[in-house]
Amino acid sequence: MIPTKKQFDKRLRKLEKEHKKLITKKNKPVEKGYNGIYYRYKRPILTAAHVPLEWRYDLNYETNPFLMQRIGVNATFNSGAIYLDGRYLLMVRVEGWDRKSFFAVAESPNGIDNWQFWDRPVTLPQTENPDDNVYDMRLVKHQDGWIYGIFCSERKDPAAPAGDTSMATASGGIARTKDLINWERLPDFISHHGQQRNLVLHPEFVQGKYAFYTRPQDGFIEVGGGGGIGWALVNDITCAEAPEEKIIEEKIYHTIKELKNGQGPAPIKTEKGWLHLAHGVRGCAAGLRYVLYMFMTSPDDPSKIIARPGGYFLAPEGDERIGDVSNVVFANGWIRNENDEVFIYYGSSDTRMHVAKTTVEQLIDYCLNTPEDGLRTAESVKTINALIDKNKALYSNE
Ligand code: M1P
Repeated sequence: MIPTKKQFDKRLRKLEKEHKKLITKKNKPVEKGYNGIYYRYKRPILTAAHVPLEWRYDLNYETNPFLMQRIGVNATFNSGAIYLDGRYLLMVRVEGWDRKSFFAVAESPNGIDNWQFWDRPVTLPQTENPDDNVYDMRLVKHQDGWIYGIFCSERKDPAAPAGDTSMATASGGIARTKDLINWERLPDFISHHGQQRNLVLHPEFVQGKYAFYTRPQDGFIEVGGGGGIGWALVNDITCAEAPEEKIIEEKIYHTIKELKNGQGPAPIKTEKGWLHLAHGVRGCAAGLRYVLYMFMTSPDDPSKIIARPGGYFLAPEGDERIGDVSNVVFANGWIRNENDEVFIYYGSSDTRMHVAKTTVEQLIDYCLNTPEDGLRTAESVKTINALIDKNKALYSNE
């Protein structure tokens, strides 16, 4: 039986109430088990259910008496981030039931909760070779005055044999804006070292050029002979072409980045050097495991690594482990505010968004004082013993 208008209105009011309750819910830091490095927050900050009802439902009784969800959202994850005029903004990767990802801005007054999507998703201009899918935008306020959105543009591989409906190519898409609403699309990044699925723009000119963190890879998923975080200088961002890509941060056997790694958001500048957040991927019986790790580069040369804290910085925990692509944390956005607080935005298992909060001071301490990975069990044990000795000496002096 077709619902009456009264039943339709009642259900709509219920949906609106539930939605408002969800997006206005306060979030709290998890204090239990605090590691001294960052606070995780208890609840995810964005889920598919946060997406506005008007994007999903036809709200007209005449054309949708069952109040069916006409357009479905599957996930909200891997978001770029920017702090603009005191506003905390995320460029969210929203994925529909149709598997297509698109970008949409969500805003919070405090960087933690009350995230609300802007009126409409981003309308991204196309190049002459339209994208089949786009994702993982890094937002970068560049020294040249533009805000850049650097993202992965995925297309069906024209070289795919007949009948192969999964072979794809990945390129670094580039667009720029002043307001996150009106975008100018620039040609994709041209690499001579394979596909680019993880491209990040450095916020300052280096030697008078635009600088990119790259990840050359042989195929769409497998990095093959490529991989590692590369560094490329580009003369003109309106036709970005990298003659050379130097690997500055390699993938390494039997580490958290054994299979691949990639720069996360653009690095944060500090007096001691640039703070970098990255993801590392290893294989295991359960599939791929994605974790976040950090490193630091020289204040004068962002391609020169000066600190490599060993192991992971943040790994999937509890409910974060489960989702469309389980055992994944991925970060392409963080914000440093005027108080030097740092908000780390990360997606879990390609499904939802979270925040962890820390400070610039803590991240510098973490990078400079966490022991490096010795790459062998015996070295790990030596490092632990050195710490035990240090602590024993402390107690015996008391
Ligand atoms: O599914 C896990 C991740 O896979 C890709 O990351 P990478 O290119 O490093 O393997 C991306 O699609 C990323 O969005 C996703 O979270």
